[in-house]
Amino acid sequence: MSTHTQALEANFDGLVGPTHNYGGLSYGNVASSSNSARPSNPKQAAQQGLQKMKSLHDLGMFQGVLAPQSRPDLHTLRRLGFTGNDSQVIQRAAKQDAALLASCYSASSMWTANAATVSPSADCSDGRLHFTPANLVNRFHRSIEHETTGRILQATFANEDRFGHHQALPSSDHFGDEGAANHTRFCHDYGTAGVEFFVYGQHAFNGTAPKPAKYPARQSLEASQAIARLHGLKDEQVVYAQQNPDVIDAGVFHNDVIAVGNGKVSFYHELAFLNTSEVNDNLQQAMSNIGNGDMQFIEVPADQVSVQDAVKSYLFNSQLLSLPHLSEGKMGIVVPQECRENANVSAYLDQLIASDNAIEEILVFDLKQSMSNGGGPACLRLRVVLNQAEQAAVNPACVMNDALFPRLMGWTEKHYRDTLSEADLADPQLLIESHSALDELTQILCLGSVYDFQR
Ligand code: SUG
Repeated sequence: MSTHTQALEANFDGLVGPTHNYGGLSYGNVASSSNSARPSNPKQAAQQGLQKMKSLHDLGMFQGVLAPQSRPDLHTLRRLGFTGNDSQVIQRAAKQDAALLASCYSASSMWTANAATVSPSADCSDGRLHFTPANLVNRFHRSIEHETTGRILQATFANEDRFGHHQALPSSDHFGDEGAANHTRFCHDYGTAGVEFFVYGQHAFNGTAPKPAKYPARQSLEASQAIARLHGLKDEQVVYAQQNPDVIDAGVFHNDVIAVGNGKVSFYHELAFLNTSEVNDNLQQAMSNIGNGDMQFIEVPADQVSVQDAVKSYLFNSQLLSLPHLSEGKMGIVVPQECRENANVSAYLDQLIASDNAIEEILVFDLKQSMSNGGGPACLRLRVVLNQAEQAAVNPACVMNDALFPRLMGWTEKHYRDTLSEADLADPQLLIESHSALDELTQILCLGSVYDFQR
């Protein structure tokens, strides 16, 4: 399957589901609110995502695929009192509460950075790799993902000796958890213990601590602490930091919209955190504690790239990748095309590459369909550090390769629509199409019956 000999960081991207649409469902996420009710193109969305996966595979990266969820979520609609057969449930919901139906139709599981928090086995006390699905409790349309997410993760990483799968945290704002979007791991090399960096938006139990005034803080400190406990992380390997509440109010709904890290590199905006110098001291201290040497901080100044430019371009929702063709410690940065369309950000990127730091190469992708809902390259991927034995234990049908790519492209051609508007959601035919697409997908990816409609 893979030719990699050491521990590596794999990316598992979410395959965009057949009901991708612009529901305007995420208050505080500027793109979601501003593209509300525009028609979408699910086929193009899925294919843009697949192109990114294939390109990274071609560059020698270990690239996985995570299946989408089945939508509309009929189980939830029935729980909320809509009765009858499947078509009647959809038609009744469309008539009584179109916004609720749109929520149950969202393809938001594509943003797998929010699927779970993942801790590599080298960091965990029981020597297994740990997954905790995110409860995503802050947004209703996302709060209905975690159960199926857990099943998909268990079918993709199906080996109890190697992989530990937890339940999502309790579904309460106190434990609001958005997964890996607010979590980064710094390390000297992937296979040895690293520093896990948890970024939160608010304290749940301390009413006097700072918090945003306008938009929701989706991650609590207490949620991050619970995950560190569940995964068996050592205190000296964990750093917590609070997001600057002002940037949340400017549209930075997850930390991965304003900061990203890989290896020893922390690439972040000047205004990303509260008490930045303390945060950086803590990271450096933790890296030193476990013998990992010096962090490399790349701080982007606000006078070169404003928070607004960062939110519009998604400069920080990039992937920093240790590409196999680069020398040790060097990396490429995967950015969305919007970064080249923003003059300040584009100039900054050119300067970044020309100056002396770890980032050497820029890779630009067209992800417009996902970007229009606030999902950039980093939102679309869940990072999973895998040692050799773990690589071998991954479900091989979920690993991108030269055969899987054309097969999935052909599958989207066969099953996906190229336009979808709000009115289409009332059409029960869309459910039939989605079910037949996903039924075939579970065979392609050898997942077994992960969807309710298959059980
Ligand atoms: O949760 N958008 C997603 C975008 C998630 C981006 N993920 C990361 N930053 N890691 C969200 O806000 C919009 C769906 C809609 O409006 O139709 C949405 O769910």
